[in-house]
Amino acid sequence: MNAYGSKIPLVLIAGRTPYTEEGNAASRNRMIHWTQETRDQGGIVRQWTKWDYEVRRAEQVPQAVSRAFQLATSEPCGPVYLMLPREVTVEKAGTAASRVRLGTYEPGPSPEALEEASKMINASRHPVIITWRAGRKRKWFDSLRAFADAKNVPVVNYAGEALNYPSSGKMALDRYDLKRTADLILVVECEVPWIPSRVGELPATTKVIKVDTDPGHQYIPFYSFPSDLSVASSVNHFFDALMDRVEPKDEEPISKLREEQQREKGREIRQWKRSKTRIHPRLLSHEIGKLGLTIVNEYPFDPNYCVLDRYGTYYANLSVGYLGWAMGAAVGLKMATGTDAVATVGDGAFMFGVPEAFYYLAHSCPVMVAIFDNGGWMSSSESAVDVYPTGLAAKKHKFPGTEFEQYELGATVKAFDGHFQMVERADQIAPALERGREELQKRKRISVLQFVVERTR
Ligand SMILES: Cc1ncc(C[n+]2csc(CCOP(=O)(O)OP(=O)(O)O)c2C)c(N)n1
Repeated sequence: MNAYGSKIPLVLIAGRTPYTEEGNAASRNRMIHWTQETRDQGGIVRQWTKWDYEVRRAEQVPQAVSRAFQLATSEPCGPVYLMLPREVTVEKAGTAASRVRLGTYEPGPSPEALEEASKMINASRHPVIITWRAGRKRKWFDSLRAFADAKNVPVVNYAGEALNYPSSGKMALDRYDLKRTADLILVVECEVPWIPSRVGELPATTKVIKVDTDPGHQYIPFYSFPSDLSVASSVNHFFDALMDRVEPKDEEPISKLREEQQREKGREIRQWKRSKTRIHPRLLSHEIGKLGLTIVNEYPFDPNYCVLDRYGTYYANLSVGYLGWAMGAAVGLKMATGTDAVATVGDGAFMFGVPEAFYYLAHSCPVMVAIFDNGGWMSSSESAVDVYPTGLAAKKHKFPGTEFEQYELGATVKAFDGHFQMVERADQIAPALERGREELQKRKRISVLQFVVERTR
C-alpha cells in the first residue's frame, strides 16, 4: 500500500503453491500445498499494485520480468506482483531470448497546458508551491529548486515524503497563509495539499494548478480538491519548460516571512533546551538533525527544526500511512547506498516495525533508531478528541487502548548485540546521540535510543 500510494517502483516476486497433485517434480508433497492455494492470489494485492501476472511457462519469464520492470519504473511508478508456480520454477527454460526491449515512459506537459500555466503564474501576485514528493528523484528536486529560486515562489512542505527543496533555501517556508495571502497554489505531486476542515474554504479567486504524473489520483475513490488546470507531467518537465516563460516575483515578502519563522524557531529551541521537564519532540528533532545522518522518519521527527539541504537526506511519512516501514527502509537504504541512517519512530511505529525481524536484518547492516516515546499511540487519542471534543475520554484525559506503560521498548536490541539507552532529560540528548553514533559508525552496532518525550507534536 505504501509503495503504491507513494509511487515507489517495486517488483515483488512470489511463489505460488504447486497446482498439480502428481506427475511433476514440483507436484504437491506437503499439506499446505492444498490448503494454502488461493483462488485468486494476485487479487490479494490487486488494489495496491499496477499489474500482476502468474507466469504459466518458463519460456515466458524473460517477457514477464521485462514487463514487470517496465511497468514498475514508468511514471506513475509503483509496485507490480509476479507469481511463479513451483511447476514453472523446475521447468527447463531452453534458449529463449533473455532480454526483451520494453522502454519506460513518463508524462510531459502539452504545449496548451504550458501556455495556460505560464499565463496563470504570470497573472498571480502570490503563488506558492505545495508538494509532498517532488524530491523523489534528483532531477525533480533540482528542477523545482531552480524554478522556485529563480522565480521567487515559496515552497511549503520542503520536507514531505522526501526532501523536496533545501530547508535553508531562500524559498523554504514552514507555513503560508493559503486563505488570505496565496492567489495561486501549485500543487505538485501531492494528494492532500491542505486539510479543508482546518483551512476552511479558500476564496473563489484562488487558482490551483495541479502537476502530477497522475493528477486525477485515480486510485482514490472519493476526491474533490479543486484544480483549475491539471497537468499530467513529471516535475522536471513542467518546471524546466516554464523557466523561460515566467517572470520572477518579488523576493522580499518571502524573505521577511522566512526570517520571522526562523527567529521564532530559534526562540522555541532555546526555551526547550532550558526545560527541566520531559524532552520536547521538536528539540529532539533539532538535535538529531545535527548528526548529519540520513533521516528515515515515521513520523515524530519535525524536519522544520533542522537543516536538511542535500537531495536524498530525508525520507518520511508515506502518504498512505501504513506504519512499520521506516526501520526496514533505513536498513534498505544502508544496503543499497552504504549511507548511515537514523530511523525516527514513535513508540507505536517502533512496534509496527517488528523490532526482532528488523534487528535480524540490521545486525549485518546497522542503523540507528531514535524512539520518540510519548507513552502510546497519540494520533489515535488525538482522533478521539477531534471527533468527540467534549467526550468522556477528552474530559478525563484517558484513552483506553492507546496508552502504554513506560516500557524499555528498545532494550531487546541487546539480544542482538546492539546498543541501547533510555534518555529522559534535554541535557542528555546530545551525549546520548554522540554515543549512539559512535556505536553505529565505529563499532558497527545497531544503536537504539529511547527518548521519553512530551505528549505534544
Ligand atoms: C499498520 C497500521 N496500523 C494502524 C495504524 C493507525 N495508526 C495511525 S497512527 C497510530 C499510532 C502510532 O503511534 P506512535 O508511533 O507512537 O506515534 P504517536 O501518534 O504517538 O506520535 C496508529 C495506531 C496505521 N497507520 N498503520
